[in-house]
Amino acid sequence: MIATEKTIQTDTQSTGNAWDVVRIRRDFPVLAQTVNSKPLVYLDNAASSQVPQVVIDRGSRYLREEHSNIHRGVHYLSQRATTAYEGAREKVRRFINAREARECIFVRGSTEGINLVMHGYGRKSVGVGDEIVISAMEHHANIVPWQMLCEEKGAKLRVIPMNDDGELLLDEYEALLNERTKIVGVMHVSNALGTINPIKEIVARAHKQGVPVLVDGAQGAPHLKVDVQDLDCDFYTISGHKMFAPTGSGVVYGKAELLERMQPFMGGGDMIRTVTFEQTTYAGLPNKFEAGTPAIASQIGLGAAIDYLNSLDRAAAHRYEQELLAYATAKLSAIEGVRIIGTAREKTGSLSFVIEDVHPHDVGTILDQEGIAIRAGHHCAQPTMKRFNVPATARASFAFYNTKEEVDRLVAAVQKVIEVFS
Ligand code: 7TS
Repeated sequence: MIATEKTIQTDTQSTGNAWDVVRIRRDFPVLAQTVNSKPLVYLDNAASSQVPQVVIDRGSRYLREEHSNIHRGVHYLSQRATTAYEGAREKVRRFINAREARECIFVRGSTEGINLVMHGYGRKSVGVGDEIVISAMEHHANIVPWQMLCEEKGAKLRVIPMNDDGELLLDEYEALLNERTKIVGVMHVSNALGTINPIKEIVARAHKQGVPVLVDGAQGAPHLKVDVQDLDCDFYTISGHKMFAPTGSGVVYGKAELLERMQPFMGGGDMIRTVTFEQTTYAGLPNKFEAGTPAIASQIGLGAAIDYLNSLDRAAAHRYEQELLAYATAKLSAIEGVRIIGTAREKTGSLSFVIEDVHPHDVGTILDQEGIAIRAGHHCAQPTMKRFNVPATARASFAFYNTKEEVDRLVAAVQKVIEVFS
């Protein structure tokens, strides 16, 4: 739930543990720059978050001292690179509380993770007349692969509707599940609306019918504690670049018994046991799903980003982010002509809004002139835009290094936009 300003004060007082944002900001060198002669205000964290110096240093160290290909060399550098890469996998395992590291497959991000599940699980399990259930607020990454599968197999896509606040309708969801349902795909947190979905409940209802659930965790992992065993989801995807790590890093978690039954996503080196021209046998997990040379430096960077997150008080970080979101929501919704899109009771990260008679792209351009980075557009969620009857929104998305002063600058700039267009 979004905290009110009153609950924020209580939170801070009750923990006695205020978030030291000034100190945290020093960890992120990119933040200390000016854009258009103004201090940068970076509010596009849902697209990509920034990278702390410790992650930059870890990537540099790999390139300076360890750069080599993994899993194949008997030589010193290859062994060091392999140790660092597999070390990052173990960090991921602990971070999401997977049972085993081999359940954590390294991919480029959530898009690749979902496509891996679509090819590996979907193409094997879905047939004519089967159904795939996704939600009305999904990112295109969790719509298009399933549509492609439906087209190939003659299957049907069913969609969980949402209310005007941007909350999924769980009874309608349950009514969609039946013996033809082969998989449910739902996002943990909406990038366009900020809604936190009740994943545990969604998983429990699917499992009652024996249906596995894929959770698109692109916006979940950066803001929420993720425990895949507690959620009991069957698949969970992570995009490293939204979680303070470099682009090219990411994970798809899958339960071992499912991953073992799945077919590989890509064929090539490193994913085989034996190859002859007649037949190939595949390697075990996780290698079966990691054909070719992976993004070694980026995945090691993801491990370093997890170390960094573990060094913070994550509960305090979360409380702080919720304060910022509540503060920004209150300030923006008080401006005449501004409408918030996405007013779910449980939200985190993203704050989408529209200004009467102003196109969001104009909002984005004017804010950029003020040194403020937001995202304007459909956020790769065109069906969500349609549901709310808007072509696009402006979206501010927060990380724990943003400040109330930055929100004030956002609000002042929005007021300026309204003046320009009035
Ligand atoms: N799923 C969700 C919920 C997302 O927010 C995104 C990216 C993806 C999947 C795709 O992740 P990728 O790492 O594979 O690209 N969302 C956004 C966004 O909101 N603005 O830019 C990218």
